[in-house]
Amino acid sequence: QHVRTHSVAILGAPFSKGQKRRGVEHGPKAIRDAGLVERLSSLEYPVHDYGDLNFQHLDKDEPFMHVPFPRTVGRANQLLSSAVSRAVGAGHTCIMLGGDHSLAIGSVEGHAQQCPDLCLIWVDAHADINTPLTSPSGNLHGQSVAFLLKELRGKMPEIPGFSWMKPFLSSTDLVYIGLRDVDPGEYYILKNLGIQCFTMRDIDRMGIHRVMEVTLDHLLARKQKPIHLSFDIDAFDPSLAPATGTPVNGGLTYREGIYITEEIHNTGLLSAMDVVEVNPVLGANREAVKATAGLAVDVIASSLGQTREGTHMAFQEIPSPK
Ligand code: B3U
Ligand code: MN
Ligand code: MN
Repeated sequence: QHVRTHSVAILGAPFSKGQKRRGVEHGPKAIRDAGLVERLSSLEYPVHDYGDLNFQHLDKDEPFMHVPFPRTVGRANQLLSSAVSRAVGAGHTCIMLGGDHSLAIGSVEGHAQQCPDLCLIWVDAHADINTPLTSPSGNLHGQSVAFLLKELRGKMPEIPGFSWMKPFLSSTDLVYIGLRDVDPGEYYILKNLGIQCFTMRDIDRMGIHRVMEVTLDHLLARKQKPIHLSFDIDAFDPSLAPATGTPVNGGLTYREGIYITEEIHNTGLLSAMDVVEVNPVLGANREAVKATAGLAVDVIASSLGQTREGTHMAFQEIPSPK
């Protein structure tokens, strides 16, 4: 049983300009409405809800090549980065509620300011490792990882809005889980850099238990490092997480997703996490939205130590009558 030394900071990031569909900016409210704070309090964490960040939309934000809103996305991530850095610096495990996945740029960067040796676990149907030159859509939520990686430094153009940051992550400190929709340029980058990836096919072959064993061994065997978990809700099967912008069939089962987060919790090294791409506007009905947001709450609670076997909590002995 792990000692829970950490308090938790919740940081809402209502932002959607990293992609073209509206609604994902309402993700933080949907996840809070699904009972996040109550669930974390019942895990007996001191919870500090930092509320939602206030992002500006910049006028005169012309596309860079075919990349829309570069300055708006860059500025939002700069703001998020300092908020995450402050939360982690204050000793909290920082939970960032998105918003679209471009926010991971600022979230991981801010975390790295406090924990320069962090490692990154990216749970997603997509690799989000396009550069502006490989991206089919131009959308920045499909390019987040390319901004972080030192190895891609010479491959990234100077994008307006991002001069405040430099890449800092080594590709050996990154593992993907859940991939099933990878663009050709992304596939080339993943192979070229030798990044550790577990696609849905790998999960089928190896089982989620072995996938997590190899993941944690790859990241932590040489040195215990703080973990950043970036969890895109579209990693789950669309039957479980329908309210998201780019659902892809054949995703994680509920039990696989929860097993991933349980194993990460059990390392005792989770230091910050993102839960992104919950889009309440895209649910077919209220139930679809509630299911997706409730799943996000389950992922967070499980990452923070909610167990399926239960806990003894206040019990020191079996109560006797009289
Ligand atoms: N790989 C595609 C699609 C995509 C990435 N992330 C999401 N969709 N959610 C792209 O646009 O880069
Ligand atoms: Mn993503
Ligand atoms: Mn995705």
